[in-house]
Amino acid sequence: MTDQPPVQYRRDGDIAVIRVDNPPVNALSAAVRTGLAEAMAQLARDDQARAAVICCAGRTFIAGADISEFGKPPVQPHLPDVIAAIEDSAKPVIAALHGTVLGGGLEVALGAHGRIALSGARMGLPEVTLGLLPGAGGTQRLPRAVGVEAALDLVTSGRQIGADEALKLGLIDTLADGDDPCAAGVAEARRWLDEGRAPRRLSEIAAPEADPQMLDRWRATVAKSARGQVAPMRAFEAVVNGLSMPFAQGMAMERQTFTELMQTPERAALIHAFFAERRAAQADDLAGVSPRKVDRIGVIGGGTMGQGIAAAALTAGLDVTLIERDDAAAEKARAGVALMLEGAAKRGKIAPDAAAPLMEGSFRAVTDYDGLAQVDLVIEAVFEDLDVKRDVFRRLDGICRPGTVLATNTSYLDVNLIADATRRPQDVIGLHFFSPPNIMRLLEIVVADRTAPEVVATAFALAKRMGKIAVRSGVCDGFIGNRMMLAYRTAADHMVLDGASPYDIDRAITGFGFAMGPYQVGDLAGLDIGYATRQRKAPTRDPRERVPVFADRLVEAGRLGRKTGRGYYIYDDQTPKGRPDPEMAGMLDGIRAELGITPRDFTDKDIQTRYMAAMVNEGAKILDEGIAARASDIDVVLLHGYGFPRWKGGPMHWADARGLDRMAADITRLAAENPYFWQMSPLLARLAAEGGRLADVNTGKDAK
Ligand code: T1G
Repeated sequence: MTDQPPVQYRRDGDIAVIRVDNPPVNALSAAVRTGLAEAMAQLARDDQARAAVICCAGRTFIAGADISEFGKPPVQPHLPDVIAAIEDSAKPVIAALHGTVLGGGLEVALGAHGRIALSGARMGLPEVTLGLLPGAGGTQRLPRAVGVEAALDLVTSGRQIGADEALKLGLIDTLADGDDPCAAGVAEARRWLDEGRAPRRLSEIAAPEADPQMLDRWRATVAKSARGQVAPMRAFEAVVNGLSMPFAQGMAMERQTFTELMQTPERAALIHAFFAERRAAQADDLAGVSPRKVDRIGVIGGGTMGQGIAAAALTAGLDVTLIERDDAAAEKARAGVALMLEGAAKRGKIAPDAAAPLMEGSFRAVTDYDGLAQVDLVIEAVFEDLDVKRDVFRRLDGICRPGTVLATNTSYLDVNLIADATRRPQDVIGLHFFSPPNIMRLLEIVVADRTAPEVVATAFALAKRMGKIAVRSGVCDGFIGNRMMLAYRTAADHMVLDGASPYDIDRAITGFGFAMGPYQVGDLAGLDIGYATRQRKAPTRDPRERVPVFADRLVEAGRLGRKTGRGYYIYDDQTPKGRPDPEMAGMLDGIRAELGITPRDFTDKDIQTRYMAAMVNEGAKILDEGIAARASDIDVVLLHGYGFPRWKGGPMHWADARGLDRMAADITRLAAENPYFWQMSPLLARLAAEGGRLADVNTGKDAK
């Protein structure tokens, strides 16, 4: 930590430079707010200063309020007051923006009289993604800067925009080249003085008119996209209602709304998710361990996963050698990767003309393993069969230089058994990419018994470089995500066997907030995957397990889901997103009769209770076994890999918030029906009895 105050005041001729230096992102901590207030007072006293610039050190202008202060008693000076002091200045104040200017940072900039941005700057008001709304004037000043519709878009979506779009909207006045925001700000302030421009205060501009039809359209959009969240509609109302109020009244209304939202479980859950994602990458036992350099990687297998991994690696600037079994397969893989890179360019992930040079300069698809002799890391993505994978690793062990990391993309196989096929088990690790790897951010880093710490550190460094959200897992069937999915999917299957329709279950689960229900997910992924898992496990299946016969019947009838036009749902031109199959009820009644089951009804509440109880119970077992290092890691996996509603924080956070005593009571009641399936996690039982929380469990061991 520097001993410098976080806000420094100096003069550049007759222009005061107020520079914030509060690493890592210049968050508006109490010290920064105090420093800004003091700097504005100093500006007023400084007769030599005729204008001022607010700029920041480091990689970004202020990236928002200090989220780590949320939930604690608010500390003076409050940000709206600091911004009012900036806006009220008799001398022009210019905000010089760079990096990611977010939340309170953009609100500080809106309080300034002018705004200049370096060309690569991005900005936005992401508060609704934290369960809040802009609470320091954003909902009141932004419409006065960019108009109502653009303000509604930015405030209710939380999306970031680039400097070019900001300039077009009128959010900033000027774009600047170069990489010194303070210098750019001083030059802009100089221009203001030379042109004799007076301070322009957004609060003094009359609120713009809003077309009622446009408001109705936006209200409907917000209501639809909010999916049960409270903050987006409250933010919408703050903007709209503020248009018909004096500015001061609008500010008071915004502050009241902000204070109310600060108390919601939604805000607590979204902040939990924010920090959980960052905590997952902080592998406690890797302090001081340096990762190995990775610039060139090999990918074995050019199927969908291999192509996606290659595309994600190329997008991250890595050199990629992809191995396929023959020239035709290698060419097919190359074409697939090229298509994915073109998609990345369309999505703005890489420069519009970057795809071809990457394919020519950094990628090759070959059939000869010798091409991997000098790579830094290899990711195997061949057929999910242990013998096939062991053979690949045996070959890699003989070809790759010492120190090359050998990673498997397996989604459930035992990484220890794969490592045993080599003479370098310390260099073997699991990198379980989620499909499609060039889109999904989640990556499970599966640490085997003998994986060296620096190989784990290398995996995390590679994940960060690829923009992945990495979570560490120990070795077990399904690691964290798929193991939990099997548990809650089984609970759903039991309900279908006992009388529920798959459509009732999907509706109840999407009503809870999931993006899709389990049967919609199954149709999307392909019902043959679950079928293959059941066939694989059949020889060792416990006779007390209940088999979802209906799922097997669908697969055996060739109904594999979307890819065959029929699964649980029917997919055709009439309903490309699927519609219920009218024959499903009859098929299920027939199977229940075969099994001697008298069907019963399940309410949405029943469905949600069972689904969540199975998920939380399995999560507690995963935590207790040390497969996951912390409960919040499990939340990150379910949020980013399985569509768990982010505004509920993840299953473990949700269970803690609901109360583990209630979770334990649910499982105890359900165990009376099926003691084999509903075996309560001893950890969950203990915490429930002690009034403890899953969040406070520290397995104290690296996740193995
Ligand atoms: N407060 C506190 N810490 C923060 C922070 C913040 N706003 N933003 C980032 N950090 C920490 C983060 O935890 C990590 O810590 C380190 O900085 C690097 O972050 C009044 C109320 C800015 C785009 O929502 O989007 O203003 O793990 O790993 O990938 O109306 O951080 O190193 O210990 O994410 O380069 C609005 C949230 C707040 C911005 C940089 N602002 N941050 O991404 O680095 S609400 C936000 C981000 C508000 C006002 C309201 C990203 C980033 P550690 P990182 P990055």
